[in-house]
Amino acid sequence: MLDVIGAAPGSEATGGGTQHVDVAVVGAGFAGLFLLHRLRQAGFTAVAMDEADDVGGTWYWNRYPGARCDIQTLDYSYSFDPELERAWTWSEKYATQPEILRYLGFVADRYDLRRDIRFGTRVSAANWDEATQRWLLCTSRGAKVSSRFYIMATGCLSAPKPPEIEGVKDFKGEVYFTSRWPHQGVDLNGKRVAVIGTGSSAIQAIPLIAEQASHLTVFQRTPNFALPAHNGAAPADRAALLKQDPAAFRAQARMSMTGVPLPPATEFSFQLSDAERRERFDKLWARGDLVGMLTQLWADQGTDAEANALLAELFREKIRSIVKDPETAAALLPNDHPFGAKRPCLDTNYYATFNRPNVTLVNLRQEPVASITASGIQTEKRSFDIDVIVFATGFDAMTGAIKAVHPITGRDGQSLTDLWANGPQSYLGLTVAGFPNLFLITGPGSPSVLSNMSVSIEQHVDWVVDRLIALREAGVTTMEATAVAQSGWTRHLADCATLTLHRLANTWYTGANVPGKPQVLMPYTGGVGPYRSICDEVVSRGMLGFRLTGPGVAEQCNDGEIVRLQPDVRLVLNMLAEMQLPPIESLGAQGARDFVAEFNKARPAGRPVGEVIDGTLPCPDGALAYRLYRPATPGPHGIVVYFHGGGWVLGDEQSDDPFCRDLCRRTGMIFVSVGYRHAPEHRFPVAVEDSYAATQWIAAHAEELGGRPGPLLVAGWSAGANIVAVTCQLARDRGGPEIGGQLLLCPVTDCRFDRPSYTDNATGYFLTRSLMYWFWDIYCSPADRSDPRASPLRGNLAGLPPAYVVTCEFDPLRDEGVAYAEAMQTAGVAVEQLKAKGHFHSSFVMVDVVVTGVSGRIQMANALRRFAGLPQATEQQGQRTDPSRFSAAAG
Ligand code: N01
Repeated sequence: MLDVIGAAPGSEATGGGTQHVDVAVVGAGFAGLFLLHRLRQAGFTAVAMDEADDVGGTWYWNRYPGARCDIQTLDYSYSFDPELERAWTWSEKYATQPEILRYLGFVADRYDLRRDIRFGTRVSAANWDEATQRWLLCTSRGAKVSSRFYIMATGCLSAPKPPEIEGVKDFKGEVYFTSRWPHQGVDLNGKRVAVIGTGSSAIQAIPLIAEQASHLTVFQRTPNFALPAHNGAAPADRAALLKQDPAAFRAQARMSMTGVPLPPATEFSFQLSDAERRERFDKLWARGDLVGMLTQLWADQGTDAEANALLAELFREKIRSIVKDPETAAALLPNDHPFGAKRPCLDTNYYATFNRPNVTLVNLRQEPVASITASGIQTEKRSFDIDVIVFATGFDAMTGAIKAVHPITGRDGQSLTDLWANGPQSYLGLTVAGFPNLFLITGPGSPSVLSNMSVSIEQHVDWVVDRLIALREAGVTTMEATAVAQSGWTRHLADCATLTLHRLANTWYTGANVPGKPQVLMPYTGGVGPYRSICDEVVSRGMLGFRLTGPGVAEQCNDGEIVRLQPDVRLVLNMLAEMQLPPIESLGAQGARDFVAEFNKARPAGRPVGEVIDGTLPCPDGALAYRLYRPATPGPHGIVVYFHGGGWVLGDEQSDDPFCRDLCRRTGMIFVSVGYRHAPEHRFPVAVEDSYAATQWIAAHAEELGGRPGPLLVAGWSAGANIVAVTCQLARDRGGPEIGGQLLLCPVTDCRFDRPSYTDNATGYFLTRSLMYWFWDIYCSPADRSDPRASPLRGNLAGLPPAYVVTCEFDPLRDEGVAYAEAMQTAGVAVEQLKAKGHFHSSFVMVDVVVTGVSGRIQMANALRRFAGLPQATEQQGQRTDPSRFSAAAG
């Protein structure tokens, strides 16, 4: 029989009986404790189970020497209760494991949580019972738990990875795992110790083990980036900020990208000199702050491999300056992944430890471990006599602890392990389609390990408990993600992942550390604040993507995908919406031009090219300004004549500067951006006639401009792409110049406003339908609009140069761009199309803002190179990331 949540008090299980509660929780760490507290406060009956004998989760198990947090402790704390914040003072900037464990014990006592926790209890299976609409959990102690909701607060790094090295069982000495360190401690004095692994755990433990051991041998497979912690008192400035206004401090953390309220860098690497970059690096090195080092150097450090390489080299310099033996130093230099793509570490004396006479580094890249023997470790070159082996080899991260409860069976007997055979799937990293009333706290698909865990845990717990309260109020008893929502989330995760460099590293973030584990980037890379706003939006849009049912209530299913935009496009559009800008068309032509000029001042400066020259060229009515971008490579170069966007009203030869620079770099060609005249001063057909005349002049003066003789290429965006299309038609009809190819980015091709994209995207995506009406009205009288020089779609399309047409999903102009591409194709023109999903009209020209636009610009550059008969762009020319730079990704 179905019951309503919270209607009946929870029942205690006795012996092998079944305890009935509203909510069963697995885990009594940071997440489980807060869950219990909130559930209780909300009037739900709940029980938590944990294999450990006390609270603490990961901090219960990871007791190895040197274990500490590596996010500043004042950030790594609960924030849900101001009284709790006042009642506890951390003693250090980075608290030790015993202190963090004491804190969690203090929290458990303060809220009397232990009475609802079953310690020493492993949940061995969980099955959804369709008849009762409840979960039934089996435990290692026999007693079962029946619950309406099942919440896994199992942590992301709780399932240790077994050593995959032959012969461990033969070893006669002592064996320890950092992740399961004995509670009574281990006496390593005078012993020959081996540490296998150089991740965060090892890097914290190695300096302390070296102080005790007679000899320490470190077996390193992958050198990691480590930054000195400079531990001590909490930094006075940050502690003061927190004390002054804790609510504001915590609110900032919640809306930040990482869960730590530190302002990210805004300048790009190429805007800073070598000396400025070094100064920033040295400051952060001296500050000892991992989140700072990950976010505050330069804005493109986490998205651009070249920018990242600059900081990786500064790291390597530091390591070389600390480690005295050049061979050991060389082996410690991280060189197979970008900084931050694999989890970097915080250390105390790590590199200096290798200067000690009793420490040896073994580079497993040069001499892999052959086997572990009775007396020690045998590599392919040497054998080492060892008394104690410490495995610091990490975890089956993110999914290991969830799948350790096996089976978890959802609807129709489907097992979660089977569903996740090719990698985890979830909606929001919180729920799984086919598994009603199952919630994952900081599950795969949520920011989790790429964030300050305490902030992410609180956000998840609050979201889940708030939903349970709302369900109870509505008489709803089941909540389940839909397949549509889940696959949309999977796509969004993949979109976010393209923004980062994580794909260039073999790491536990992707499952690459566990042999046979499917490799997929598991955490959400879109940031803590954006993620929170998405979760909130799911609720404000009527529980989008969830099916809700209950006895006596009508089923509700508001199906759909929560994010259809590219992640950075979403951020840009949200930011623009928050600015509450007046409609551009309300400003008048001059007002709109001033607005665009101001707006452009705030954008990132374009990247350097070989040379930029401003000049003028003659046209029948006078002179037109142009700006020429020359590549840094030796000439002569092919020439692309470029026409800027702006609805024939706004912009000039400099207004698409970052885009021209970017394509100049990627194509290795000269870009000449033409300052054609605008309406309303110069209405149709001045813009197109100017542009045609400019193209003729540039063709005639190609060699003077440093260009290669031969056909020109033409490219343009928006109204500029309209001009490109018209120029190609005029060049064909008026006897030249010869055009070798046309790039049309979001072109205006027709004066009709009834295509679906005009309705679908009428507002909300910056270029609005009303703005397009305004542009047309200013530019061209209705009587002239069907002239092919205004609406090239209405012209003769045969015999045009090959075209590359780019359209964006959320653009009013989308359908007329597609129509033009298709019509040219029908007329026999060679056409390629890029239909950019999740992008808006300005995506590709917002260089270094809409980073997901990079791959589109690579494709545009390659199209231009094909038109020019050049080989496809090399990695350096064409991509922001050069995977061949990193052996991890290449191998
Ligand atoms: O584990 P890891 P960890 N043969 O996976 C090596 C968090 N944490 O326990 O890189 C030889 O990072 C492996 O080599 P490779 C933090 O998020 C936080 O250190 O795979 N070597 C690597 O060097 C961290 O990232 C704190 O080539 C083998 C090491 O073992 C996460 O926990 C402290 C091997 C494993 O490193 C995990 O850290 C500690 C093999 N067969 C941890 N298998 C704080 O400060 C693996 N390795 C909060």
